[in-house]
Amino acid sequence: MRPLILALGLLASMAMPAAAQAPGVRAEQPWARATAPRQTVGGVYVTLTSPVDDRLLGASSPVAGRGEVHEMTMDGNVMKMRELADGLRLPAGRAVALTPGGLHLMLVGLQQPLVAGQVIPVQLRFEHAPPLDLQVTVAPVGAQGPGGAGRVVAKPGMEHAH
Ligand SMILES: [Cu+2]
Repeated sequence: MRPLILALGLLASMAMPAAAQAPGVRAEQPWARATAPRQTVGGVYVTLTSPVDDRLLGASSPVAGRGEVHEMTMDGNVMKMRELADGLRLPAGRAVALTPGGLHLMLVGLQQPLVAGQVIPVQLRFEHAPPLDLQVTVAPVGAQGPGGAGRVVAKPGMEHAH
C-alpha cells in the first residue's frame, strides 16, 4: 500500500500550487527594435493570449529603467503615444498583438542601445497571472516584424519620441 499512498501524496502536492495560482499568459514571438545611440526608449512587441480576463500592467528589464504599456493615437496627422494608465485589457482566449504603430511595450530609460541580434530579458507584469519572463530578440532599426521582416525606412513622426 505504501507506494500508492506516496504516489497520491505526490499528485496532491503537484496539483495544489497550480490550482492556487492564476493560469499563465502565453507570449508569441517577442521582439524589439534596435535603437539609435542616443535614443532612451525602445519598443517591444509580442502577441499575448490569456486564458482568463486579465490585464497587462507593465514590464521591467535589466536594460531599462522601467517598461510601460503604450498606445498610438492620431492627433490630427501626427502620431502620438500615451501610456495606458490602467494597463492593457487581455480578454479571455483572445490574442492581443502589440505591434509597431499600435499597442506596444516601451522600455524607458535604456542603459545602452538595443543592438540587432541581441536577446534581452523582459519580464511582463499582469493583474492576475504570474509574471512572465520573455527572451526578446532585437531586430534591425525600422523592422516591422521579428527578424527584420518587412523592413522599411523609418518615417518621421512615426518614431517613438518622448
Ligand atoms: Cu511608446
